Amino acid sequence: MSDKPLYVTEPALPPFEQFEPLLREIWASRRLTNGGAFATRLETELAGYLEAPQVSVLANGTLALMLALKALEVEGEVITTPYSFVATTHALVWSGCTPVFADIDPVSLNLDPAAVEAAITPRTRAILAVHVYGRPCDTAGLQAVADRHGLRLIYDAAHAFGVRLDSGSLMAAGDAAILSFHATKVFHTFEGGAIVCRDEALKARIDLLRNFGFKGETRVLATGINAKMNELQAAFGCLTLGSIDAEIAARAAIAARYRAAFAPLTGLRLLSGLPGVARHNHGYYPVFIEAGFPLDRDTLYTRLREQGIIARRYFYPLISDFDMYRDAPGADHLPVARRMADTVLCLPLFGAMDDADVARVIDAVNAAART
Ligand code: T4K
Repeated sequence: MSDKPLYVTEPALPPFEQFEPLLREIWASRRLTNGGAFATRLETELAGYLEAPQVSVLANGTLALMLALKALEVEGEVITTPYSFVATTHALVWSGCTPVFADIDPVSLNLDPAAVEAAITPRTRAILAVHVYGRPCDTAGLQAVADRHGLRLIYDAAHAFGVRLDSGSLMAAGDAAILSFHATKVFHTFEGGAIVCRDEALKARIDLLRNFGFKGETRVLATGINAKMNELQAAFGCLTLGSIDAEIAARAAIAARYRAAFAPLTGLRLLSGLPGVARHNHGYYPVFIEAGFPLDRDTLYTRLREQGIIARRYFYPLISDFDMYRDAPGADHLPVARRMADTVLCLPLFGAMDDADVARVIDAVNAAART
């Protein structure tokens, strides 16, 4: 059996020869960044693929969060989930907002609209929800809370690229959604991100802010930042968007093999699909190690590591357990999120896994289950 590390994910990379002509185009144009042809083309192609009217491509997902908050003029308290990557909350603090944590729903693993409503104070200005693992939030429930209290609703859709609902695009929910195109994501541009919205004026504001606030050569209209996507990133995105459906299909096949292998195991809980989801993107494969499994989560994590299988505990610890957020409002009572963080393990899942890789993970988990 191979002892080559098998990581939780590996970036999809097309043959280098396919990227070369695009690199030559960039060299010939001498346009490397600041709104080049590939960045413009990627925005158009993403708008089509994501069924999203307005797309602004950006340097990464964290800056996308910060720009969305800035463009929507969000200040004050923002209710958010503790069960996410730390960037979600960091972006709030970098933007001068106060994070307020609310608990998650045990099925979707996303913000529970009732918990959000209970956390609202006169200082609340917005909700920052996450479609964790690409599992859609209760968008109707959250929108109803936002509407009742006059709040902005922003989605961190970093995990949700390519997820489709029966009712249309998930990207249409809320005031804006942000995407991450980091190398670990289903669709990536090495580093990268985007904001998706419906409002043309909001896109114009985001585009201004991503380039220092410049309007033309001599006027600066806002305290912008440098959040532009460069041409290398954008060209790579244009290239790989063509194979994204194949990447998602390959992941779906591996996820189906995992499901068939693990469903009979006692104490290893799998997530079920959510109603209304027409296509999942299989960005992650989380399992939950509960009572009845012979090993606890951390022992299984270590056991797999010893065999070169680098599973990850996304998202443990909870964001609200990091020192700088321990005293934030709501951080002391998040029982559902805590239970998930303490039991979750994300197994390797990426399109380039071969049959032997998949069998290696299945055999290792099965062996642990027989301990
Ligand atoms: N919101 C949410 C909900 C997010 O999950 C994220 C990022 C963001 C916002 C912010 O978006 P960005 O600003 O990042 O665009 C990773 C990623 O760095 C991060 O993008 C991602 N979420 C988070 C969930 O995962 P780490 O520290 O776990 O990554 P790392 O470097 O340990 O990589 C994981 C594994 O992937 C490695 O063991 C090997 C493999 N890998 C990784 C890279 C970078 C490769 O094979 N090649 C690579 O180039 O955070």
